Amino acid sequence: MLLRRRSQYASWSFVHLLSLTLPVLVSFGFTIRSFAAESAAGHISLDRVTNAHALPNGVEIRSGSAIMQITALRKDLLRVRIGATETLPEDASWAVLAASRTAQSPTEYKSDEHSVGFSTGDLVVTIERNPLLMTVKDAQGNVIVQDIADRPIEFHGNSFRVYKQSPEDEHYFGLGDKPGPLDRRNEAFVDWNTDAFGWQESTDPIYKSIPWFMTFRHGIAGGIFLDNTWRTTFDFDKEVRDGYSFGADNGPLDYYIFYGPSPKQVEEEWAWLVGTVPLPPMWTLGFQQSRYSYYPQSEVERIAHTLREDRIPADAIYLDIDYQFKYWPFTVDPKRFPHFDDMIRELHAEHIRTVLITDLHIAKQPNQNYKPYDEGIAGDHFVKNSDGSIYTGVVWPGPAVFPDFTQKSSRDWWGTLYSDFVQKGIAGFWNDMNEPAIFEVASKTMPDDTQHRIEEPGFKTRTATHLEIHNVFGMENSRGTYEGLRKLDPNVRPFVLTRASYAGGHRYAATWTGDNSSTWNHLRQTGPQLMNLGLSGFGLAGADVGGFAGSPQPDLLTKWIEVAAFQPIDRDHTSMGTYPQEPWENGTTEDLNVRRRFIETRYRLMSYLYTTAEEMSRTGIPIMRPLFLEFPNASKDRHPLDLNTNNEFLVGPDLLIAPSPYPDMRDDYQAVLPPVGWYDFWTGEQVPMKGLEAQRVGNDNVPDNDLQINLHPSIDMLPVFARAGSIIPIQPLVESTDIKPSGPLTLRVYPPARPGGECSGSLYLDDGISYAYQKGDFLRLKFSCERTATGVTVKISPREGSYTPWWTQFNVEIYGADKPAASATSSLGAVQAAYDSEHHRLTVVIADDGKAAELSVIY
Ligand code: NBV
Repeated sequence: MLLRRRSQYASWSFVHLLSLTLPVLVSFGFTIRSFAAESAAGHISLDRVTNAHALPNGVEIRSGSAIMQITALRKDLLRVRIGATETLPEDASWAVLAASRTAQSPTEYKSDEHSVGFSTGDLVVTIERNPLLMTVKDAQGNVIVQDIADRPIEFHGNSFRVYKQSPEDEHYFGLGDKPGPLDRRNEAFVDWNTDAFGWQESTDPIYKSIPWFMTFRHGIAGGIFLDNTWRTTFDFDKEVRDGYSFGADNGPLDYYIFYGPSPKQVEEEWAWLVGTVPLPPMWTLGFQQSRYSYYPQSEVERIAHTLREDRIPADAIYLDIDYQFKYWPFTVDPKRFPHFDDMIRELHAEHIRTVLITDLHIAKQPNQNYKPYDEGIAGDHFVKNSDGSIYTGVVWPGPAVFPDFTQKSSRDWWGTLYSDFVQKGIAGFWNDMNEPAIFEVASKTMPDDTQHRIEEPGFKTRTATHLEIHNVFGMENSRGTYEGLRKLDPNVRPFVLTRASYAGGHRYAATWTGDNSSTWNHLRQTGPQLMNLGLSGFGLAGADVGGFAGSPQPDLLTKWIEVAAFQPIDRDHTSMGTYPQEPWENGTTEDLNVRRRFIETRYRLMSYLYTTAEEMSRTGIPIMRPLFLEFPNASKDRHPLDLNTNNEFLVGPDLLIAPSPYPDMRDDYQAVLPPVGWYDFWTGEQVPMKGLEAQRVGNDNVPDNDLQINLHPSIDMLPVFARAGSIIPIQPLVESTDIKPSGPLTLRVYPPARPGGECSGSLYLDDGISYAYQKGDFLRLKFSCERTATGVTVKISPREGSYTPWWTQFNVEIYGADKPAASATSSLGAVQAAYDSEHHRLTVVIADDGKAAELSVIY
């Protein structure tokens, strides 16, 4: 793979060298036709401004035949569109929401003999006229994005490449599911959706194409999105020292520039541009059990019963391709599943939902009463060859045909295929193989010249080759599924899991990291991969727990279940022919107990997880977060703290998970804790930290290692820390999110590290399944606390929304108390505070009558 990456860039460099020499040759004795150097071979270089004029929201520039528009969509978000020859590219997008794409923010135009540009209020855009060089700075003069002087934007025929400066302390995040370190610096990547069975750390490309990345330098975040569905490439400081670049084989040069300054603001802008993950049904945050494949029916029932007998909380079982009749999508094998409908009902009675795989390849089975094929042919819904015949590729069912998902009418038809399954009570659907994966061909996908029809607002109604559609095919497949399910059961939130996608695909489906392996290194990979997916919009994502290819050793499965309990999607899944991988398999009773304890912890944290998911659906801030997202200024020189941490992550704003950087090694390791104070989540102990004493937020004088703590790894323990100044809801254990917990809601109050520090938390709840929340049937609570000289005061806001919770009491636990309470008073009068000296915890039970409540504990 590395070789492939290198050779690609080598060939570009050769072309690039030519392009650099051409203008020089031209100036010796030839007439320059236009300032945009243009060769017979279609090489166009935007090297000087030949004309410029103001737009109400930006500037339009000419460089010879080339035309470039830079416009402000918002004060902090710019769009750059460039056409090589007189016209701008088609103003359309599969990713960007139409309202955002057409938004305009007024700008103030500036022009003199040397430069032209504008300011948005937040950003100053300057384009030097000769050579043409664009710089974007913030109002404080920080450079956010800057062209490289000797690397003008260039087109070679249909391909193009854009270079930007990359100061050595700038770091890059995002680009979807690509494996490797969290920081993309010093790497080069290709976007071309690929079925990458058994991918490894250096494999590229894999399943998804999300041509978006965040830049982060000295505490200031920006970002770039190249909205181009063709094969695109990205290089961060590899080809050019101190430069990054992006380009495509073909298609529009249409990119966006983001400015924070905080990384959370950039995430919110990304969400504004391409939308957010819709609020997921709560059951999708529960533990999910899968394998390729559970059959016959009795085996599925055995798995469900064992989950319940072994008291493993669980919400879903997946049926992989073997439930189908001869692998024909949308069928059920009546021999393997003689009482399919009864089985679905029985699972439901055990509070377990069923998720079915429904691959996009329709079996080519004429005259077999196979509705998906017959209807698809009648409606002319399948992708065609260049000669107009229907394209056939071999996949699981043998010869298969493929719906033309870029055509709305075909997507709508695809959506109707789910009607029987929805009626049977199937809760979720899994769109696999949608890169699309094709067997028996070297390219592993459709031929480049297959014909797709585009029928989509913004786009001209036209045909397009597979080269243009390939990277967006999987996303439009999952979109067809999602939109179909929305219509079939309008008051139930759909759950779709997709393997391939493009930028913005998170609006339709959750995702997973495909066919990983049962190795320690793959467990390690889950952190950076899921965080980069989250930063790219796919905040609802998971990796196959235990690994897909191969069989994990018992310790590896245990550790994987521990770490995954804190990741957004928690699905145990493995391949055909591997050793059983359910939590009770592959280990001792002690292993099972540890695995159960972690899954139980996930369920106890469900209110917190769901609150975080709701925040994600509103703001775009992912559930699983790198440290720099919450603490952009916490390290020396304000570099991303994650570069010192090796695989730590945050769940929501307040829980920090610190797995060993090399989880198979038993040596002590150091975790980095941002300098705000932390409590051990398991024991309630406050963590002593030198860096905290120095109040080191953005204080460059304190070394980073003052933020380190020493940890001793053990197989039954995963270090988890709660942020000082947080209030975390914990609920009684249930075996499925389908069941209402009984008892009080616990509020774990972790007072700020020093008096006067901030302290807050929140809770969001609704019925977890329907859209009633959109009509006000939800519950939102805000919590705050204050550490005074003598104790702690906790405040709970009155209920917002009409949803009635399952609890009637709060169990308020205050941590960090070194002695029993002298007194405790709630808004309803004096209350008792129990003291637990082992956990330094004071506990007070107060009634929740839905009104504002206040509690003061003196100790
Ligand atoms: O449908 C079978 C598998 C599935 O279990 C896996 O999760 C997908 O990533 N699928 C790939 C097809 C073939 C795998 C070898």
